[in-house]
Amino acid sequence: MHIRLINPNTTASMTDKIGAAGKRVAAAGTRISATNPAAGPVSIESHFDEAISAVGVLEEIRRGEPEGVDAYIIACFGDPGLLAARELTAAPVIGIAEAAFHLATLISTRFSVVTTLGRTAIIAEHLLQNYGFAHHCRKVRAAEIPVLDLEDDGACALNRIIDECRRAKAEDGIGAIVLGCGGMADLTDEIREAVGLPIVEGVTAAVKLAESLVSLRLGTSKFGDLDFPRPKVFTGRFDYLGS
Ligand code: 2AL
Repeated sequence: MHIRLINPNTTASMTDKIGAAGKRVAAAGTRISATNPAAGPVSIESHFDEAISAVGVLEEIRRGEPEGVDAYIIACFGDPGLLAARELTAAPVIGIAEAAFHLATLISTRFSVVTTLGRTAIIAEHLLQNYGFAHHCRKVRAAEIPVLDLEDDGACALNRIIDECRRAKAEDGIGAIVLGCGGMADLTDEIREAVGLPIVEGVTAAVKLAESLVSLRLGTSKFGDLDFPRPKVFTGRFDYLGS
Protein backbone atom coordinates (compact mmCIF):
# COMPACT_ATOMS: atom_id res chain seq x y z
CA MET A 1 0.00 0.00 0.00
CA HIS A 2 1.10 3.57 -0.67
CA ILE A 3 0.70 6.15 2.10
CA ARG A 4 1.32 9.79 1.19
CA LEU A 5 2.46 12.10 3.97
CA ILE A 6 1.62 15.72 3.15
CA ASN A 7 3.62 18.29 5.09
CA PRO A 8 1.38 21.37 4.70
CA ASN A 9 4.25 23.82 5.10
CA THR A 10 6.85 24.33 2.37
CA THR A 11 10.01 23.50 4.36
CA ALA A 12 11.58 20.56 2.51
CA SER A 13 13.85 19.54 5.42
CA MET A 14 10.75 19.08 7.60
CA THR A 15 9.07 17.08 4.83
CA ASP A 16 12.13 14.77 4.71
CA LYS A 17 12.08 14.36 8.50
CA ILE A 18 8.36 13.53 8.47
CA GLY A 19 8.89 10.98 5.67
CA ALA A 20 11.76 9.33 7.56
CA ALA A 21 9.65 9.08 10.74
CA GLY A 22 6.85 7.46 8.74
CA LYS A 23 9.23 4.96 7.14
CA ARG A 24 10.65 3.96 10.54
CA VAL A 25 7.27 2.67 11.75
CA ALA A 26 5.73 1.49 8.46
CA ALA A 27 5.11 -2.22 7.97
CA ALA A 28 7.07 -4.19 5.40
CA GLY A 29 5.23 -3.69 2.13
CA THR A 30 4.03 -0.19 2.97
CA ARG A 31 5.42 2.50 0.69
CA ILE A 32 5.73 5.93 2.32
CA SER A 33 6.11 9.05 0.22
CA ALA A 34 6.31 12.60 1.58
CA THR A 35 5.43 15.82 -0.20
CA ASN A 36 4.80 19.47 0.55
CA PRO A 37 2.95 22.15 -1.42
CA ALA A 38 4.98 24.16 -3.91
CA ALA A 39 3.64 27.42 -2.46
CA GLY A 40 2.58 28.60 0.97
CA PRO A 41 4.00 29.39 4.40
CA VAL A 42 7.34 27.88 5.47
CA SER A 43 5.79 27.09 8.85
CA ILE A 44 2.27 27.08 10.19
CA GLU A 45 1.79 28.94 13.44
CA SER A 46 -1.33 31.07 13.01
CA HIS A 47 -4.90 30.86 11.71
CA PHE A 48 -3.77 32.75 8.61
CA ASP A 49 -0.93 30.30 7.91
CA GLU A 50 -3.41 27.45 8.32
CA ALA A 51 -5.95 28.88 5.91
CA ILE A 52 -3.36 29.42 3.17
CA SER A 53 -1.71 26.03 3.73
CA ALA A 54 -5.07 24.25 3.41
CA VAL A 55 -5.21 25.14 -0.30
CA GLY A 56 -1.77 23.55 -0.76
CA VAL A 57 -2.93 20.42 1.04
CA LEU A 58 -5.93 20.12 -1.29
CA GLU A 59 -3.68 20.53 -4.33
CA GLU A 60 -1.47 17.72 -3.01
CA ILE A 61 -4.50 15.44 -2.63
CA ARG A 62 -5.49 16.18 -6.24
CA ARG A 63 -1.93 15.34 -7.34
CA GLY A 64 -2.01 12.05 -5.43
CA GLU A 65 -5.22 10.71 -6.96
CA PRO A 66 -3.86 9.76 -10.43
CA GLU A 67 -0.87 8.16 -8.67
CA GLY A 68 -3.20 5.71 -6.88
CA VAL A 69 -2.27 6.74 -3.33
CA ASP A 70 -4.05 4.46 -0.83
CA ALA A 71 -4.15 6.84 2.16
CA TYR A 72 -3.15 10.43 2.91
CA ILE A 73 -1.84 11.97 6.11
CA ILE A 74 -1.97 15.71 6.81
CA ALA A 75 1.23 16.17 8.80
CA CYS A 76 0.62 19.46 10.58
CA PHE A 77 -0.85 19.57 14.07
CA GLY A 78 -3.72 21.86 13.08
CA ASP A 79 -4.95 19.24 10.57
CA PRO A 80 -5.46 22.03 7.97
CA GLY A 81 -8.04 21.28 5.31
CA LEU A 82 -8.92 17.87 6.74
CA LEU A 83 -12.63 17.64 5.90
CA ALA A 84 -12.18 19.31 2.50
CA ALA A 85 -9.37 16.86 1.74
CA ARG A 86 -11.70 13.97 2.56
CA GLU A 87 -14.20 15.27 0.02
CA LEU A 88 -11.57 15.01 -2.75
CA THR A 89 -10.77 11.31 -2.38
CA ALA A 90 -12.28 7.96 -1.48
CA ALA A 91 -9.01 7.02 0.26
CA PRO A 92 -8.68 7.59 4.01
CA VAL A 93 -7.30 11.00 5.05
CA ILE A 94 -5.96 11.31 8.58
CA GLY A 95 -4.74 14.40 10.42
CA ILE A 96 -1.82 13.96 12.80
CA ALA A 97 -3.61 15.73 15.66
CA GLU A 98 -6.68 13.52 15.45
CA ALA A 99 -4.49 10.41 15.10
CA ALA A 100 -2.50 11.31 18.20
CA PHE A 101 -5.62 12.14 20.24
CA HIS A 102 -7.25 8.83 19.33
CA LEU A 103 -4.19 6.78 20.31
CA ALA A 104 -3.61 8.76 23.51
CA THR A 105 -7.11 7.88 24.73
CA LEU A 106 -6.39 4.18 24.17
CA ILE A 107 -3.41 4.18 26.53
CA SER A 108 -4.35 6.78 29.16
CA THR A 109 -7.44 8.39 30.68
CA ARG A 110 -5.89 11.88 30.63
CA PHE A 111 -3.16 13.41 28.49
CA SER A 112 -1.59 16.81 27.90
CA VAL A 113 -0.41 18.26 24.60
CA VAL A 114 3.02 19.92 24.31
CA THR A 115 3.09 22.13 21.25
CA THR A 116 5.36 24.83 19.82
CA LEU A 117 4.06 28.36 20.49
CA GLY A 118 1.51 29.49 23.07
CA ARG A 119 -0.14 31.41 20.29
CA THR A 120 -1.01 28.17 18.48
CA ALA A 121 -2.31 26.35 21.57
CA ILE A 122 -5.79 27.61 20.71
CA ILE A 123 -5.66 25.66 17.44
CA ALA A 124 -5.12 22.40 19.32
CA GLU A 125 -7.80 23.38 21.87
CA HIS A 126 -10.33 23.98 19.09
CA LEU A 127 -9.49 20.59 17.55
CA LEU A 128 -9.88 18.84 20.92
CA GLN A 129 -13.35 20.41 21.23
CA ASN A 130 -14.40 19.72 17.64
CA TYR A 131 -13.21 16.10 17.74
CA GLY A 132 -14.79 15.44 21.15
CA PHE A 133 -11.52 14.85 23.02
CA ALA A 134 -11.55 17.95 25.24
CA HIS A 135 -12.44 16.06 28.42
CA HIS A 136 -9.50 13.68 27.88
CA CYS A 137 -6.98 16.52 27.68
CA ARG A 138 -5.80 18.21 30.86
CA LYS A 139 -3.79 21.00 29.26
CA VAL A 140 -2.35 22.24 25.99
CA ARG A 141 1.14 23.46 26.85
CA ALA A 142 3.66 25.33 24.72
CA ALA A 143 7.44 25.03 24.80
CA GLU A 144 7.57 28.47 23.14
CA ILE A 145 9.60 27.25 20.15
CA PRO A 146 8.96 28.71 16.69
CA VAL A 147 8.37 25.77 14.32
CA LEU A 148 11.50 26.40 12.26
CA ASP A 149 13.69 26.26 15.38
CA LEU A 150 12.95 22.51 15.29
CA GLU A 151 14.97 22.52 12.04
CA ASP A 152 17.68 25.04 12.92
CA ASP A 153 18.23 24.62 16.63
CA GLY A 154 17.37 20.98 17.32
CA ALA A 155 19.26 20.48 20.61
CA CYS A 156 17.94 23.62 22.30
CA ALA A 157 14.41 22.90 21.07
CA LEU A 158 14.59 19.31 22.36
CA ASN A 159 15.61 20.50 25.83
CA ARG A 160 12.76 22.99 25.99
CA ILE A 161 10.25 20.34 24.94
CA ILE A 162 11.62 17.91 27.53
CA ASP A 163 11.38 20.59 30.24
CA GLU A 164 7.74 21.32 29.31
CA CYS A 165 6.90 17.59 29.22
CA ARG A 166 8.44 17.18 32.70
CA ARG A 167 6.28 20.06 33.98
CA ALA A 168 3.22 18.40 32.42
CA LYS A 169 4.09 15.12 34.15
CA ALA A 170 4.58 16.84 37.53
CA GLU A 171 1.57 19.18 37.42
CA ASP A 172 -1.19 17.86 35.14
CA GLY A 173 -2.17 14.47 36.59
CA ILE A 174 -1.75 12.76 33.22
CA GLY A 175 -0.78 9.34 31.90
CA ALA A 176 0.56 10.35 28.48
CA ILE A 177 1.79 13.31 26.45
CA VAL A 178 0.89 14.17 22.85
CA LEU A 179 3.57 16.02 20.87
CA GLY A 180 1.94 18.97 19.10
CA CYS A 181 3.95 19.54 15.91
CA GLY A 182 4.85 17.51 12.83
CA GLY A 183 8.39 18.84 13.18
CA MET A 184 8.77 16.88 16.44
CA ALA A 185 8.42 13.54 14.59
CA ASP A 186 12.08 12.59 15.16
CA LEU A 187 12.16 13.42 18.88
CA THR A 188 9.80 10.84 20.35
CA ASP A 189 12.35 8.33 21.64
CA GLU A 190 14.56 10.92 23.34
CA ILE A 191 11.58 12.62 24.97
CA ARG A 192 10.11 9.30 26.17
CA GLU A 193 13.41 8.31 27.77
CA ALA A 194 13.92 11.69 29.41
CA VAL A 195 10.35 12.09 30.71
CA GLY A 196 9.30 8.53 31.56
CA LEU A 197 5.76 8.72 30.17
CA PRO A 198 4.20 7.32 26.98
CA ILE A 199 4.76 9.92 24.25
CA VAL A 200 2.25 9.90 21.39
CA GLU A 201 3.56 11.47 18.17
CA GLY A 202 1.09 12.23 15.42
CA VAL A 203 2.98 11.33 12.23
CA THR A 204 3.80 7.82 13.43
CA ALA A 205 0.34 7.40 14.98
CA ALA A 206 -1.28 8.39 11.69
CA VAL A 207 0.85 5.98 9.63
CA LYS A 208 -0.23 3.02 11.78
CA LEU A 209 -3.89 4.13 11.67
CA ALA A 210 -3.71 4.58 7.89
CA GLU A 211 -2.27 1.07 7.50
CA SER A 212 -5.14 -0.28 9.62
CA LEU A 213 -7.83 1.48 7.60
CA VAL A 214 -6.39 0.40 4.25
CA SER A 215 -5.99 -3.21 5.47
CA LEU A 216 -9.61 -3.21 6.60
CA ARG A 217 -10.68 -1.74 3.24
CA LEU A 218 -12.09 1.31 5.01
CA GLY A 219 -11.97 4.49 2.96
CA THR A 220 -13.59 7.90 3.33
CA SER A 221 -17.37 7.51 3.15
CA LYS A 222 -18.82 8.92 -0.04
CA PHE A 223 -22.28 8.83 1.51
CA GLY A 224 -23.29 12.29 2.70
CA ASP A 225 -21.16 15.34 3.34
CA LEU A 226 -17.81 13.75 2.46
CA ASP A 227 -18.96 12.84 -1.04
CA PHE A 228 -16.96 14.39 -3.90
CA PRO A 229 -17.74 18.13 -4.26
CA ARG A 230 -20.58 18.98 -6.64
CA PRO A 231 -19.27 19.93 -10.10
CA LYS A 232 -19.15 23.67 -10.55
CA VAL A 233 -17.24 26.49 -12.11
CA PHE A 234 -14.46 28.17 -10.13
CA THR A 235 -13.52 31.62 -11.35
CA GLY A 236 -10.28 33.56 -11.60
CA ARG A 237 -7.07 31.95 -10.41
CA PHE A 238 -8.99 28.98 -9.01
CA ASP A 239 -10.51 28.05 -12.38
CA TYR A 240 -8.36 24.89 -12.49
CA LEU A 241 -10.37 23.53 -9.54
CA GLY A 242 -13.65 23.64 -11.45
CA SER A 243 -15.27 20.84 -13.40
C1 2AL B 1 2.67 23.03 13.05
C2 2AL B 1 3.07 21.79 12.49
O1 2AL B 1 2.79 20.68 12.90
N1 2AL B 1 3.80 22.12 11.38
C3 2AL B 1 3.84 23.47 11.26
O2 2AL B 1 4.40 24.11 10.36
N2 2AL B 1 3.14 24.00 12.29
N3 2AL B 1 1.88 23.15 14.16
C4 2AL B 1 2.36 23.56 15.39
N4 2AL B 1 1.47 23.70 16.38
O3 2AL B 1 3.53 23.81 15.55
